[in-house]
Amino acid sequence: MTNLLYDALIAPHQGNPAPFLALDDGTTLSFDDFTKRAAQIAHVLVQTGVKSGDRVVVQAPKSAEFLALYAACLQSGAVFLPLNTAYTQAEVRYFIEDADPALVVCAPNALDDITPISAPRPVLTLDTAQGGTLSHAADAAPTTFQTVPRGADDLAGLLYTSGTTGRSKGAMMSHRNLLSNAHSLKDLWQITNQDRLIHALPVFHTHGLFVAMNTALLAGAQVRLMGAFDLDTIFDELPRSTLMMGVPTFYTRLLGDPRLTRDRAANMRLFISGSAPLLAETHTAFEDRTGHRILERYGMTETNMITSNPYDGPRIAGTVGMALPGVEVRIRTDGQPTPEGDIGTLEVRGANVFQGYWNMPDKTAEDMTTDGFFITGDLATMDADARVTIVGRAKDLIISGGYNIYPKEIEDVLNAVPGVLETAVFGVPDPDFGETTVAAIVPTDADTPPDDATLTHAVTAALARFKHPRRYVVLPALPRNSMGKVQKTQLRADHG
Ligand code: MLC
Ligand code: AMP
Repeated sequence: MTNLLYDALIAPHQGNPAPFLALDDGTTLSFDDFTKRAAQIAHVLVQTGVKSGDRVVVQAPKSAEFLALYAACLQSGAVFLPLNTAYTQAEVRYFIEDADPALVVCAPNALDDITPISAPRPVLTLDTAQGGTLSHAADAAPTTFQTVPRGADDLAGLLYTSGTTGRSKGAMMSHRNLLSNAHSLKDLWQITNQDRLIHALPVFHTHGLFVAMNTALLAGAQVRLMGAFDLDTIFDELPRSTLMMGVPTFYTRLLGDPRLTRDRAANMRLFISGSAPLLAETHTAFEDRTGHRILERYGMTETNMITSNPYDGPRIAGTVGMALPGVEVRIRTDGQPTPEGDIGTLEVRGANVFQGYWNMPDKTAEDMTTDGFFITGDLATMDADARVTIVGRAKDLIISGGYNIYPKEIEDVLNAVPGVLETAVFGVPDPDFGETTVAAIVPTDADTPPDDATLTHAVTAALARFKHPRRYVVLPALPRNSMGKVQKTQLRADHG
């Protein structure tokens, strides 16, 4: 029996001396080095008691070791569960309780926070410079490992996405889900071993992990792995790179810098944007400055990538292109087909669509149609050429700099603050992050509303910094419609 993802992404690189990961410290890891390191880490996983199908929770900085741990999970049959490094102890506790991992991996400086919430599970550490206990144990392990068989429907990743109910849901991604998407994207975007990818995205989300790394591994492309998004480094790297994947904030920040010129981007083959809407004006301004038409694609954690603008055909600003090969997309309203060009909810079916939410069969059933389409909650139109435009969201969701923020999660925290009667959290336009978060607060007593410091203290204890409201507005009451539903559109109009 085979191991679908390992055999396609990692095994072919055994013995390949070509450079794979170019790191911030100027060193480079070859493909062969990477496969050996993955094998060493796979030994550590097994020694620690991780068995095929077990989850491995990882909240650690972006590094070559982090990616080798991903590859090691694939090779040893474990399920990789990466977490945003910004999550607080309270947030991580939920994921550990829900996913019940066999091992937790964290940064050395988080060990005191993570150990009590992981017990009795083992905890190993990983830092950016091979200094953690996981790396030390790996150094002593053999550089080959007997790959554990995994079938197409076996899980390779468990990625949590927040829900409109405020509870995060683990999206179960199978080997087939991930590999089918990697093949489609590599072919469509013509990624080859001649490419060099500027990788400035986090590696704990679908975009930076699966879209970027799985395609690069499949194609044998070199990756300039940046620890974080940094404009100076990107401008240094542009002349010797060919490919970049980013969220719209990357492109608005590049445009805000005079170093972005046609000359500097001359060696680049392709700029790709996704995870949030790219404004048509950003697309146009980028083309004016560099001669490159950004290729916008659209996807979700639960589905991988769904649509993409074409590589050779027209890349139309403001649209997300057509369904990927093998992926079916339809637009429906109340379960019926939406007339062409009208707005409805986008539904998707294909090998890319996940296996369901971890331990939440009811929630999975709610989001799937009887004929097997996943209901994305995104509002879209489709034209006669099957080209899709995302026009909004049926779900109450803010996307800030490519990070999803679910208002309900923040409202739950704020509602528990003494002196708060009720709250409504909503997104307003922001030139850098696309959207930013504002909280409307209705105090119990209009004369003594809770101050911003009290509210900030409450969210700081519970939630990652990127979810914190950037502004609080105190209101006598929330605007509601005749059904009693809070009118967030009204709040956005009044306080945007
Ligand atoms: C950072 N901060 C944010 C933020 N990112 N606040 C709101 N929204 C964000 N996205 C805050 C920090 O907490 C900090 O707060 C301050 O901003 C500066 O932090 P930083 O680390 O220096 O920020 P920076 O490096 O500038 O990060 C911005 C960014 C980053 C755009 C580079 O957010 C990013 O990498 N975003 C990409 C997210 C992503 O990969 N999404 C894909 C999801 S997958 P303070 O006040 O303490 O200073 C998906 C599916 C699909 O959506 O289709 O791809
Ligand atoms: P996530 O749950 O983090 O995977 O985020 C998925 C959501 O990001 C989708 O449901 C969309 O709302 C949004 N999204 C991703 N790509 C795009 C895009 N190109 N344009 C608009 N929205 C996007």
